[in-house]
Amino acid sequence: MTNTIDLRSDTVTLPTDEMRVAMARAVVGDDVFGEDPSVNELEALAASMLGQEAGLFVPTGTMANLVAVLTHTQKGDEIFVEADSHIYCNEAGSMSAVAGAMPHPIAGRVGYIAPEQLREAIRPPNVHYPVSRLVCLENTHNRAGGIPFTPQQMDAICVTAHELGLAVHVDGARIFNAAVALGVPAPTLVRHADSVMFCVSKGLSAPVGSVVVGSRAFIDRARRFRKMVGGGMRQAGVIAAAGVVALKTMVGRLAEDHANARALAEGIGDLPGLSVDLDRVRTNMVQVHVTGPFTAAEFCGWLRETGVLVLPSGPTTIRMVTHRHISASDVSRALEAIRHTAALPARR
Ligand code: TLP
Repeated sequence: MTNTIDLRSDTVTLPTDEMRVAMARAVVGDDVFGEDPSVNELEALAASMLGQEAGLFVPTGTMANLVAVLTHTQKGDEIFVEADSHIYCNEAGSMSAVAGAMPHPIAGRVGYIAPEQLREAIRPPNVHYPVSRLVCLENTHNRAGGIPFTPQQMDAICVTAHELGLAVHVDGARIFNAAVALGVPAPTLVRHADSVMFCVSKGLSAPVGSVVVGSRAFIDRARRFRKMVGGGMRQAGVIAAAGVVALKTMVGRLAEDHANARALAEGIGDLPGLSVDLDRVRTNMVQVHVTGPFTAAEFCGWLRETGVLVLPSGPTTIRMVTHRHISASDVSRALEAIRHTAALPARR
């Protein structure tokens, strides 16, 4: 389907020509020996773009989060997670199944765990209790609709976590979307975090990869856990080279995706059976609430027939994600199809 408008995720983005050239020409070596110059370049660039000391290239965001959890915790430790976070909901239970850690979900306020919620949730040291070790934050917050959390919000929860003796890991799969949307440097968002991961494979358009960043000592230890979970790749520079291009060329253009998401959200407004909270459309995601006489899955199915792909994110919510392959005119075409589809139930 050449005319398909794919709003399912920014993970569908394809590498740019510049990335393909960089991949073909990448100077590579055995990265398990630390000898792949392209991987080393990506790790150093990623660390510097987030104001951290060192980086570790991994194949996926899921592995990045798992490696960070393994590095921060020991079996039986308690990890505070936001109840709707990706690490808790969408990573196949890896923090329990693989790391042996115990998640303690906290229902945040639009995805944000407020410092007082953390204070209430933490338990005093007691032989009966798990050892509370880590809090995981997500910025932007996917299931909350791509909400970016500000430096003030991030600082507040990090400072409180540290006061309580907890380390902080940030799932920053889309941290550059947050930085661009808020108009702040990315390092400011994570200045008090102990580790951060982000993906080059989402809105930044690289085909594969995520990077964990943190202190040199943290990353040195994380490297062993990457090996343990089978993520020690060899001539990985072939894919890291695309990541370097992604970081150098793709961050600034994220603002276009945000503008397109806003246009999409405004166009959907209050179509019959659908509603969007415009205040929550801050980055490249639109969370559409289904109020009408159909389910989110039904609506997605009908819309698919028009060539517009979107995914249900719950029984009554639909997620639409803009990215490099969605232009302003695609947004207009998608809106036409959405309008038409929303009118269908009334006609039946
Ligand atoms: N998110 C994907 C799906 O898994 C839902 C998407 O389409 O949004 N953290 C966050 C916040 C994510 O959104 C994702 C992927 C990950 C981690 C995992 O990254 P990958 O897919 O590389 O393992």
